[in-house]
Amino acid sequence: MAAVDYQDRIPNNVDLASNRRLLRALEEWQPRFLRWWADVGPQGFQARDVYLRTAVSVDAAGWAHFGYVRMPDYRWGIFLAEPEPGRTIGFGSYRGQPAWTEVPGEHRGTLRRLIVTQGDTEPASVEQQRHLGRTCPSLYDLRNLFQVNVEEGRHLWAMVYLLHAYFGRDGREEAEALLQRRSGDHDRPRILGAFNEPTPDWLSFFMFTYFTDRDGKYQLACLAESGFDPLSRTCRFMLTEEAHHMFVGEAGIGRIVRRTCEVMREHRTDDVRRYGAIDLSTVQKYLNFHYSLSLDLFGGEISTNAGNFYTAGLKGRFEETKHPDDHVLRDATYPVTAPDGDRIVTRLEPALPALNERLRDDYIADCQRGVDRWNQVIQRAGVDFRLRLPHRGFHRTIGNFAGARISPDGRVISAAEWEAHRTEWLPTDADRAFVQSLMTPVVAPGRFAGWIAPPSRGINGQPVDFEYVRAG
Ligand code: BYC
Repeated sequence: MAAVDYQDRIPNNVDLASNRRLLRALEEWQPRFLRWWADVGPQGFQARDVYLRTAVSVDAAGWAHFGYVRMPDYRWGIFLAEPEPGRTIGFGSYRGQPAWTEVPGEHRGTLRRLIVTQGDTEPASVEQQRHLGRTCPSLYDLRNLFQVNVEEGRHLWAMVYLLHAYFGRDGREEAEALLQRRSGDHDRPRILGAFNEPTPDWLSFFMFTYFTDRDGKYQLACLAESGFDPLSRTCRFMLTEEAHHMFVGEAGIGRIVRRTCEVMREHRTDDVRRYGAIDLSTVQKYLNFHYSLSLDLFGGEISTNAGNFYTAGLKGRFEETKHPDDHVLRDATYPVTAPDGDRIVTRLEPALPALNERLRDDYIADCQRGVDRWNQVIQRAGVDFRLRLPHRGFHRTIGNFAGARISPDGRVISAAEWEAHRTEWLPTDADRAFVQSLMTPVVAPGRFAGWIAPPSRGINGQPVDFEYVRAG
C-alpha cells in the first residue's frame, strides 16, 4: 500500500505517479475544480485559517492530521482503503468470483451511472451550503461547516478519480459535467431531488447533515460492498469521513433542543420565540421536511434498477455479509408498504426489486436512534413534548407514496385535510422567516448564538473557546 505523499500535487495512495496519462488528466481537472470551489464553494472565509483535519493515511489508527489551513489550500486527494487480499464478490449472480479490478464491460454504463449519481451529490451539498458561513452561530460551528464542505469536495475527487481511471473518454466527460451542473439550477440541476433544495439556515444545515448525510452513509455502505473493487475501497474510506458529518447534524439538533428546553424552563412558557429560541414544533416541522426529502433519495420501493444493480454485483445491501441468506435473493420476498385506496397496506413482494425499500428500512431504524437521543434531552429537561419521525409515506414525491396525501401519523387523508394541516406539518414561509431572523453571526471565540447550546467538548481535544477559524 503506497503511503500518502503530501509533496505530490495531488496527494494519493494509488501510486498516481506511475500512470502519467491519468496523472496528467487529473492535473488538468484540478484547476477546474479549484475554479468551481472559488465560484460556488463557501462564500467568504477563503483567506482565513481554518482548523481542519486532513487525511494522512487510510489505516484505522489515527488517519487524520489537524491544523490550520486556508480552504483553497486544502490537500484534496485520492485515498482508497487497503485492498483485502483475495476479496470475492459477495452477492448476486457473480457471487464467489474474484472482485473486479477493472470495469466489467457488460455493466459499464450502469456502473458509470451509479458513480456519477453518487459523485453529483458531493459538489451539490457544497453549493447548497455556500452562504451559511455568513450566519454561523459560533466559530466551532463555522469550522465544522467548512470541515464538511472540504470533505464533500474530497468525495467528489474520489468519484472523479474512478471516472478518469476506469471509464476513458466518457468518464472524463462525466467528470466535467459534475462541475457544470448546479444545485437548484433550472436548466442544469443536480441529479437527485434533495440536492436541489436550498439550505438557507443552520437549522436546515443540521437537519441535512443528520438526515441527508445519513442517506450518504447507507448508499456508500452498499457501494462499499460492490464487486468493482476500486469503488468498494473508495467508499470504505469515504465512510470514515461521513461519520463526522452525521455527528455534526445529530449534535447540532441536540444542542438546539437543549437550548430551547432551557429557555422553556427559565421562562415557564412554550412561547420561546420571544426569547430568541426555536420552538420544538418548528424543529418538528423541519424534521418532517428533511426526513421526507431524504426518504425519497432511496428511489422507488419497487425498482428493477435496484434488483439489476444487485444481481450484477454492483451495489449490495447494507452490511451484506451479515444477512443469513443466499445473497442472490431470486426466491426471497420482502414486505413493502403502499397506499391502497384509503388504507396503507404492506404486502410481500419479490426481494430483488424491493431492495431500495429494504435499505430505506435500515435507514429509518438508524434515524430513529438519534430522535430517541434528542427526546432524552427533552425528557430530562422535564418538558412534555416528543419529536417523532413522520410516517414513511408523508410528503413523498418518489415511489409508491408519490402523489398520495399521508398524514405524519400514517393515514391516507383528503386534499381538504391535507390543506387544513399542512402549515402544522411543514415549515411555512413565516417559520422560515423566523428561523432566518435568528441567523446573526457570532464569531467571538467561545461565544454561541442564543438559539443553540454550546457543545460539551471541542474538536480534537481543543477547548470549546478555541479559535477554530482565525480572524482575517
Ligand atoms: N430524485 O428505479 P428508481 C450522499 C430516479 S447521498 C431524483 O426508483 P433507483 C451525500 C433514478 O435515478 C447518497 N431522481 O430508483 C449526502 C432513476 O432515474 P433513471 C448518494 C430520482 O435507480 C449528503 C429513476 O428515478 N448516492 O452521498 O433504484 C451530502 C427511477 O428510479 C430520485 C446514491 O444515491 C430522487 N430522489 O435508485 C453529500 C448512490 N430517486 O436512472 C453527499 C447511487 C430516484 O431511470 N445511486 N430517481 O434516469 C443509486 O443507487 C440510485 O441511483 C438511487 C435511485 C438510489 C438514487
